[in-house]
Order: sequence, then C-alpha cells, then structure tokens
Amino acid sequence: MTTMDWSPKRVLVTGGAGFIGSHLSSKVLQLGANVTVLDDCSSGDSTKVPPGANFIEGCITNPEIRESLLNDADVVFHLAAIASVPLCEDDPRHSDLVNRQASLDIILDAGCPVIFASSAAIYGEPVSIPINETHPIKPLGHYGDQKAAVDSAIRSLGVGSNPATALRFFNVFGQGQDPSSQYSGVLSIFIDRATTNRPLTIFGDGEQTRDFIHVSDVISALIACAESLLELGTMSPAHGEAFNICTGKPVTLNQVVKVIDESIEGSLECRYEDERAGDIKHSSGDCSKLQDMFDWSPMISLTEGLSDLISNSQDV
Ligand code: UD2
Repeated sequence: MTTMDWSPKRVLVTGGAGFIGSHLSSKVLQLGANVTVLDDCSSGDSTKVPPGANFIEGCITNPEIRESLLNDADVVFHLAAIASVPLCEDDPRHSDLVNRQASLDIILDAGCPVIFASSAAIYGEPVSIPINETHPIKPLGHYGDQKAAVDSAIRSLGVGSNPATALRFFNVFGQGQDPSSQYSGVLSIFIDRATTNRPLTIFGDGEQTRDFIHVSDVISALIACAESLLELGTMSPAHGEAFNICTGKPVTLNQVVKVIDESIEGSLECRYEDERAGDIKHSSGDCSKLQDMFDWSPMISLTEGLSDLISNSQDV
C-alpha cells in the first residue's frame, strides 16, 4: 500500500524494542529506510530490535539523546511509553515525565513529522458505542491522563508547527507480545496458556467486549499517516488530528475463547473469577475516520490473527 520511496529516509522509532515498535522497525527497514531505535529496555527487549537498525539504549527523558536523535531524523514514530497502567498509578511522577513531558518535548522539538502512539484509554468508560474521535475524553487514571495531554497538544497544533498526528490504539495483538506479565494483553496470555494446556482465567462473566486489532494493521496505519505527513507537511489531513486504530468489530471474551477452543488440539479449560478492579465493560471503536481519509482498512481478522499466533506457538 506504500506510495513513497523510503530509501533515503532517516526514521527514528522510540520504543522500537517493544512489541509494536519492533514490528514497525522491521517494516520500515524492509521499505528501505535508515532506522534508529531509541529504547531504554525498561519493558522492551533489545533482542527484538531488528538487525540493520541502529540501536541506542537510552530514555526519551534524556535531553541530550533526544536532541541529537531528533536532529538526525526525517520522521519520528514516538511509541516509547510506560505502557503499564498499574506502573503509571504506582509512580505518577515518573510516568508523567516519560509519557507526558518527554512526549511533548519530542513533538515540539522535532523538526520533522511525528506520529504519536495515543491510546483508547483516553476515552475512559464509554458513554456511547462505537467510540468515534468526537467521544468525550475522560481518562480514568494517570496513564490515560498523560496520553490525553499529548493527544490534545497535537490537536491544537497549527500550520506553523511541525507536522504531527495521534493514533489512538485499541487492543493491539500479534506475534511478539510478552505473555509473562499479569498486565499483558489478554490474547497473548490466553494463547500462551491454551497452547501449554493450562486453564484460562476470565475476569468477570466473559461478556466484556474489546476491539482487538492486529499489529500488522497498526503498522500500516502508522505508515499511511507518516507518508501523508512527509509528503504534505502541515497540509496533510492527518496533521493536528487524532485517529482511532481499531477494527470496528468488537468481540466478547467468551467469543474469543470459542475461537481459540476451535483452533487448538485438545480441550480448553476456563475459570471465571471476579471482575478486575477498574475494568471497562465495553470497548468498541469506530475507525471510519482513518478509513475515509486514507486508503487503510484492517486486513487481519481476529480468527486469522489467533490461528497465526497458535500455529507459531505450537512450532516453538
Ligand atoms: C487496555 C490496555 C491498558 C489500558 C486500557 C484502557 C493492554 C494490555 N491493556 O486494557 O493498558 O490502555 O486498555 O482501557 O492493552 N482478562 C481476563 N483474563 C486475563 C487477562 C485479562 O479475563 O488473563 C480480561 C480483563 O479483565 C479485561 C479484558 O480481558 O476485561 C482485556 O484485558 P487487557 O488487559 O488485555 O486489556 P484492557 O482493555 O483491559
């Protein structure tokens, strides 16, 4: 779907050793770009940085590192964050430094387009479903507050700034998501357990809904926005805007379990436990803004994405 020649481009991926960032770094390398990854490996893993990328181990809060890398970039994908909601709650001062302040510095100091990883967390408990980009911004905790502050700053940029856009990720899944933390995405946990004959734990009645989007569709959205900002600058329809990155096809956890059950050999055991404190019941996004503005559509269905994850974990 790419229309641009990436070969002369210098691409900075903050958080490029993480789940989404490492997929993105591989893709832009394949497109021929010169890629630099900045990651402090607090949650990322340096072994995920693709060969061929220039890897700088450091934090986005370090002004010298930030300045020197921004000076050498033609486009920045800013994905680095403390993405764990409980970690942000435990240390709001530190998470504010990383998720809000350093992010604002990157957006204001970059002399080039910035594509920022915002989050569906900024919507809080939905008041209407499906959630479109005009839905009220009412985050429930520090993580959502910090993402909302940067998202809002991007939306207030004028034509005199550098080009920037915010992509609000819903529940991203795919190969390479670490299942080992209790805060990992539910699909990586479920697949890990289902393929090792361990029971799944469902918090609540399993009727909560989520809009799961495959990481490869997230990457194509990031690239579509980057190309538009690179080509048109602040005249790009993405500049100063925010977009939902989702499928518009929510599923319940019980439906997810059914798909996994049909895809694995053997029987799947599920245990129901109390609902997780602070959980949102329904999350379902509307992605028509991005679809209408760019030639983008989610391509990988949940069933395809899950069966790919299952076959890969069974190959290991
Ligand atoms: C996502 C983000 C979170 C924050 C939040 C904002 C991830 C991993 N988390 O949380 O960072 O942005 O959205 O709304 O992307 N569950 C089970 N069993 C398990 C694990 C989870 O039943 O073993 C349930 C969990 O209680 C929840 C659902 O699965 O109802 C999805 O959980 P999640 O942690 O994958 O994602 P979510 O949407 O709660």
